[in-house]
Amino acid sequence: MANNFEKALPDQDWDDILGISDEFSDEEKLVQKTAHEYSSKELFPRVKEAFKKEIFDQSILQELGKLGLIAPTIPAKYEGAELNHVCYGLIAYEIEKVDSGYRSAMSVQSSLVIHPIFEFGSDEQRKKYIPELIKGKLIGCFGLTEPDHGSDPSSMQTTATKSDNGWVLNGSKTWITNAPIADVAIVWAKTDDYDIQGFILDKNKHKFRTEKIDGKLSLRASSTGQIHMDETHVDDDCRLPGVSGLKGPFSCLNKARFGISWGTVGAAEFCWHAAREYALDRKQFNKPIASNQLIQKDLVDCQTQVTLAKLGALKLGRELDKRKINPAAISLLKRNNCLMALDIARKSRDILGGNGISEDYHVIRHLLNLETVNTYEGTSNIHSLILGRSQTGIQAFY
Ligand code: TGC
Ligand code: FAD
Repeated sequence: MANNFEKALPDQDWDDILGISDEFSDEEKLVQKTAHEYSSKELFPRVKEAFKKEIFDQSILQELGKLGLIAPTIPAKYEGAELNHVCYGLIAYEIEKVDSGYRSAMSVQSSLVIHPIFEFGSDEQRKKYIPELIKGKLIGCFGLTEPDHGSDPSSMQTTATKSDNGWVLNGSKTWITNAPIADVAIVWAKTDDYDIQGFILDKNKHKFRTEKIDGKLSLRASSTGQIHMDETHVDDDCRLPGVSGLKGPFSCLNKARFGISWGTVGAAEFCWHAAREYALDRKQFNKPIASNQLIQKDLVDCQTQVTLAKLGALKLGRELDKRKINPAAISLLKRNNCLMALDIARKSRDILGGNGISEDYHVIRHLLNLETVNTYEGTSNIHSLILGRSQTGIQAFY
């Protein structure tokens, strides 16, 4: 007698049960298809080696640039694709299905380097840097975190002292994505009157040192390092003139955190699909492990959480395209979707049993990467406090 599990066929829409893909315009679908094809054909085949050897292949940024996948919301005047936030989210989602480190490189370049130059830079700065950054011909990084000041950047020790024709910068930044390979660094520093200003450091013009951080056990396919400024002289035209105070770096973080809310859905979805496929193939006790109620419950938890997280990210993208929204809403999705993805990666790894820790199945790599994603751009605790303050009016940081 045939077992029920042999006869059954899954519903065709199991992986998009709410029909979220119907919500996308033709343009958004095309952008997603481009990002999906590039990620699966060009990124996926190199990620195992890159993660193992701790290498970031710099040509990836040029390849993304050629396809218009860097800073897609920037106007055509600066060589941008002039697309909406949902397109940016879909790009992050497709790239992070392969690896959070690759999404990191794209996010930093787009949201933390091109965005501040576009939003707060002079026209000369925009013309000089944005087109080359968008093509991936120049690589950028964003230095806010310091060795002694991570969650609390307002206490930063990097200083910018006024000189006759510009500024002198002193201090160090750490845990900076792309720093070892960057041509351009956006660094945030405190002036003598305790204001915070952003500066564009240019490898061709300014004296500063970067150092690679080796030995990460997470985000190994991303290049991370430190930036050291020791009496680094910069002219005033290297300062971002359009902003002062922490709202400068924080408004860049809004964009990048939005990208993470989508990217983590991609990583989680990869893990869930891998777990489902494995559970259908793997037999124990003479039947597929997918036929056990406990495994089905885990797969359904994955389906539910991924679906709801994706809907949340989509709603956030639509709102960002319509109006200026409360940044706490971005914290809600950054925090929730990171925790969701960590949970799903962990559940999926468990379903894969011993194979779950093998590089060949990719799930453990996602799980390790997501530990970083949950920490950078504001830890889960910090986003809880941002949301707590938004809900109660009471700040609980200090
Ligand atoms: P607070 O008093 O809250 O605010 C200071 C000023 O900033 C404004 N502001 C914002 N503006 C725009 N968007 C936001 N999200 C904003 N949040 C705050 C605020 O209105 C105020 O403006 P003004 O004009 O009144 O001066 O500042 P606080 O010092 O109390 O901040 C507290 C806290 C904890 C929320 C903040 O420090 C924080 O978010 N900490 C987390 C640090 C963080 O996220 N670091 C990320 C480093 S970059 C990174 O990780 C990149 S990883 C890249 C990758 O590889 O993908
Ligand atoms: P800490 O601030 O020391 O926090 C340690 C722990 O204490 C956390 O759990 C935190 O939630 C908790 N904590 C702190 N304060 C409170 C509080 N008031 N209440 C409750 N809990 C609290 N930074 C950049 O500027 N640019 C980059 O490109 C960049 N890339 C990164 C890449 C990687 C791979 C990593 C790991 C980090 C990167 N970062 C970058 C730094 C990242 O943003 C910081 O690590 C993060 O903001 C946390 O700071 P911290 O590591 O100093 O931790």
